[in-house]
Amino acid sequence: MLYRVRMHRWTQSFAVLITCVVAFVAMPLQQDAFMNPSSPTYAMAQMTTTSLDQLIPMPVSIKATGENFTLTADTKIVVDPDSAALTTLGQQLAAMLQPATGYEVPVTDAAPHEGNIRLSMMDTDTTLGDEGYTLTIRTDGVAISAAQPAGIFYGLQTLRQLLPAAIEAKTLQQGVAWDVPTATIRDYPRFAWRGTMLDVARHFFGVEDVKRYIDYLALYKINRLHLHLSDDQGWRIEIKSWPKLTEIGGSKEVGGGEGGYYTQADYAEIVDYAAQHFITIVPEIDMPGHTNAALASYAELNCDGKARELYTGTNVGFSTLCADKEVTYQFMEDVIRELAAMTPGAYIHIGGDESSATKHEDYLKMVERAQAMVAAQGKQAVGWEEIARVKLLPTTLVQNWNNNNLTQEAVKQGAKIIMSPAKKTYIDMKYDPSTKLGLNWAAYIEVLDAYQWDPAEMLPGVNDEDIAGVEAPLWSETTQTLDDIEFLAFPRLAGHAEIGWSPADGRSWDEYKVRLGAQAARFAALGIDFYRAPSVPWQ
Ligand code: IFG
Repeated sequence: MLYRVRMHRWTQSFAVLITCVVAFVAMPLQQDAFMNPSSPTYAMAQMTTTSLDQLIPMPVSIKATGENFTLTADTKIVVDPDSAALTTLGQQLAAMLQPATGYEVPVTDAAPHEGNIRLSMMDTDTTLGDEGYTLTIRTDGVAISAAQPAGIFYGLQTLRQLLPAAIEAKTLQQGVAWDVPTATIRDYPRFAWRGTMLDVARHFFGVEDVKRYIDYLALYKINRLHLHLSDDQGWRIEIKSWPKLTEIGGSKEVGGGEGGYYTQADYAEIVDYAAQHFITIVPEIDMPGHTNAALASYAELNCDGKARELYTGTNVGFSTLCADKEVTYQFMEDVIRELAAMTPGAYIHIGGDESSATKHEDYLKMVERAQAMVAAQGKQAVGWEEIARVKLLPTTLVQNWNNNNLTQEAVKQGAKIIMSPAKKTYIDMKYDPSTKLGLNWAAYIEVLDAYQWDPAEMLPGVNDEDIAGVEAPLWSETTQTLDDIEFLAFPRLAGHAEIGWSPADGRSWDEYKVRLGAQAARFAALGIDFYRAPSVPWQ
């Protein structure tokens, strides 16, 4: 039995003192909880002693045994016989290991456990759920066991973080001991929805940038990538029945640049790459507001029948679809149908935010019909909190961002909430006034601020059981390159990933910042252009 106590910073040292005294006295009784200093009672550390003290997200349970497994040129990856999923995961692991070690690690179903890495979906612990896993590291071999492939994938991300950071290098690393500390780890996520949103409408980001970003997200067990595909400044997804949406609507971006868009083949490539990393793509077509790109592409979509000019500024709240015209609903129907056909994930995001130019009854009419169209395609609708004004379907998810009353209204209707409070999770906010990139309308969000919150403690009446999970939106009014994304997203996104995955009890900035500081070498090896926040003891 592992005890977790909620500690406030100022009681931390006193509690640690008491814990040590109790530990000494209680030793014979509670061997597990106290004998293993890296058990995840978020034990305080000043420096990380092994990579077991560097893991983000923090696993549910770690029992360290103080020795090492060493990966060598003789190591094999052993999978259950006749398992295509495990063979694929084994090949992914081999591909991840090869560049830095130079080892061509074979994947086989016929080799002993000794000296090897075993991936198995048998005799599992059903309390682990669909994404949980056990990772057992002994001097003579490593074993990952799970009920589902996703659990094996997340066990592999933990194993990856236990290897020296040099494993992330794309070139041969000489003289590195590929040691992994021995331990038994049992782990599973707190929330099912652990996401981030990338706004590809204000500034467009191509397929290769999105795939690279997905590589980073997977390392921290993020499993949802919400793509904001349309807005006033750009329409970014090819809709074959409405070709001018991309021909015209996709031709510009904030600042007047040439914009761009995903063909349906591009989108399929992103969806497939995300699926290989156990990430579900959540496409958003924002409506009825934030629609100037569509209104500039098709005159008939405007109530006055006049096409709007393309817009390359950063104002919001000035555009709306026309509730009184049947063509509006044909447009919505065609877009949602084509989007659902190319989206294997269960969710279609219909936006609904900042519709200041839409009359209230028109908003209700258009959003209710959009929600029904999504359901007709067999998908779950997602919307920003403003959609709580309409009668929600029981399957609809509501995304909290800036209005707590609407979020509480959504919970009263029985909706599950994706928590994205702007003051905590908007990673397009500046770190502090000196940050060149980003905005500051919600807050300046230092790394410490982005970590010190809990989704179940933000709003009265919005508790653990009402929450689908967390998501950190990155709006791209001020970001133009992947480097810009990396600088705003890291290190804050690693903290949001932990808040979505790890146990709440005992979580504290003072403990987390040491683990985060140890990630610097990994960020660097991955080529992530992260912000070296002064509040973090970077190692
Ligand atoms: N709010 C707008 C976004 C974006 C954002 C920038 C939402 C739901 C401010 N809507 O956040 O379009 O402009 O921080």
